[in-house]
Amino acid sequence: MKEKEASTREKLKRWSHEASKELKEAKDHSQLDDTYKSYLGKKGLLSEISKGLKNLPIEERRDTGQMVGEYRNQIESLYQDLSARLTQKDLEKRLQKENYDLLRPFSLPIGRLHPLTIMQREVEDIFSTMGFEMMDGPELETDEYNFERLNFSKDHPARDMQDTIWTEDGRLLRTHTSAVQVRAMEIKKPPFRILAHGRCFRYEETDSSHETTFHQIEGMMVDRVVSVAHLIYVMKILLSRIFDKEVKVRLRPGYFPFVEPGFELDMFCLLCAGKGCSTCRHSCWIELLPCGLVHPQVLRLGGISPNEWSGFAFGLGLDRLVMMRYGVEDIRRFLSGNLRFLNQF
Ligand code: FA5
Repeated sequence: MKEKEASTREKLKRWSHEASKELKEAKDHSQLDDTYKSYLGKKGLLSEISKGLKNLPIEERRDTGQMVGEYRNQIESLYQDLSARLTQKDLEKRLQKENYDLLRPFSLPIGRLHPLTIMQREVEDIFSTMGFEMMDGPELETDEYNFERLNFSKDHPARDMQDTIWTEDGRLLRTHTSAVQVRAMEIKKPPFRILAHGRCFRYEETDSSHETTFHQIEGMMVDRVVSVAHLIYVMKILLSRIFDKEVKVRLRPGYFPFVEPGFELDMFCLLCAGKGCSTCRHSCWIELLPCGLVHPQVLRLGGISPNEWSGFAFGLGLDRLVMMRYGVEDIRRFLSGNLRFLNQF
């Protein structure tokens, strides 16, 4: 047995010597890996030696086993070392061949924000200084959130005001961000102020001020005594900050089942300044911002007592606001993907 043990140890020493030598002689990764496998792989020489350990007497098995482990670690770390060196050499060779100058200055075209995003963030900043909290809602909505709980019963004629795109499972692409009002009432206790922005979708014929996909910013404030005066004040702050000057606005009565009273806030068209253009449909006013006081029934459906609480809400057409600010004459440019247009902002 002693002889057998001695010959196993001899074998191990020889093995380790040969393995180191061959690994060091490897010229590339493939030679290195092949050598590694032939010694340390599953069917390699070391595995064979390890299998033979069980034939040694128990008291010698431990020492020889330990020796196997040590050699394995030595060869393993030599392999890792050589492999890293080869990688470095390969890289140096490639860099020489490709003539890389890592210090050569280069310029990448700088990306920029979409004008809608610029405006959205600006509006959000203005409202957050007035204590409004940002909220989000899904673009694929249910009839309940988009219509029913906003006081549009199933056969309400006002549903026809918004040409809806339905999905086969009975849901819809939200026609307005007002659906987020319902979600806000569901999760917030009054008093609260929220702002939500996002895409809306309508099955509409497009023209210079109408798109099938457009953007709205919804605002809602619920507190003890909220009046039209609060609403007008907030709207004026918004427009004067956005346009940095006094902007002419007018309020017309407007009908939406979820506000009472409801208004249309129009803005004097800055594109034609009173001359008449296709964007304002030659009326010199741009319909920008419908708003009103939250209908008591909507509060009730949202679990809020209208005897205790009141509120205002508005739905700002973001695309049209951007058109007025930058003098964009056609809303369809925003989603056109035309870089010459987008690079101007
Ligand atoms: C609404 O969508 C209501 N949810 C707004 C509201 C909110 C009223 C809260 C009261 C209280 P309206 O359908 O008018 O209302 O759309 C609101 C704004 O979205 C419009 O003034 C307009 O600026 C913009 N808008 C509507 N349809 C389009 C369209 N097809 N393309 C571009 N902008 C549009």
